[in-house]
Amino acid sequence: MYSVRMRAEKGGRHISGAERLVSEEEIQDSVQSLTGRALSHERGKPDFVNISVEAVKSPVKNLASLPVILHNAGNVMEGRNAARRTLEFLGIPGFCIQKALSLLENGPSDGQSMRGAIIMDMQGNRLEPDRERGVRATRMDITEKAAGELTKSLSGKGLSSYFTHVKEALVLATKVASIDGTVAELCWSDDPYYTAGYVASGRTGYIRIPYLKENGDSNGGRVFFVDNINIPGYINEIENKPVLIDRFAGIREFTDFHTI
Ligand code: PML
Ligand code: MG
Repeated sequence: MYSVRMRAEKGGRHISGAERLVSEEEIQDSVQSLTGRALSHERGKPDFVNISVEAVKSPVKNLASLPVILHNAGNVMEGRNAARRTLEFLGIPGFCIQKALSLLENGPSDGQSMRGAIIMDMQGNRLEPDRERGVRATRMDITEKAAGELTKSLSGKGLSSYFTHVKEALVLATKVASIDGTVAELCWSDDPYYTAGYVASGRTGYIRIPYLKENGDSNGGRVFFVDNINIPGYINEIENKPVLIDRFAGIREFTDFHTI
């Protein structure tokens, strides 16, 4: 298999990134579609696009996706509360939650969003070696069959138009949750007109929250909350361990934490 990755920048600032894990026959098509993505992004027209194609040498791990749990928050205040409560439920100290929310709200890299994620321990320390770039989870994808199941479920909930964002985020969140030391992930989009985000963990699944920021706001990003990690080992797994989601674990409405 091959890892095909795209990232786009403007004036040295992150615009977008995406990636696929494909067979040799699929390389050309995926390069083309990722190039198209890079050139037509709502965060702006890039002046630098990097596309890389690399053979994946280590064995690919197949995983079932996290289940998708739909939270019905109706505005940003309700959405942030839902995120806070979920992270508290997972045992993350309140001051870490607050710090993570304000980092994403204010743009974690000098008021700008990052290419990758923040890694935060249970003392609120940031562990990513490069605070401007962050750590980017890569070498992951979803099979056509599992993506087809996701499409069907989303359309049953009236969410078809969000397919690409949900698919890519669910793949990433599933990979990150599967790595030892991850306690939870908090994410909301840095795309200005995409207000949704999620809290994900192996214990709760992927809790999708429709409003985590106001429309038009281009700050966002990801925080991986971790405990007891060896930093280089953890980052190596996030970046290099190839993961293919081959089953979709279903979608349901959020009711309360007791049913999770
Ligand atoms: C992004 O692609 O910018 C992150 C999107 C996170 C939310 C995806 C969703 O469930 O709608
Ligand atoms: Mg984005």
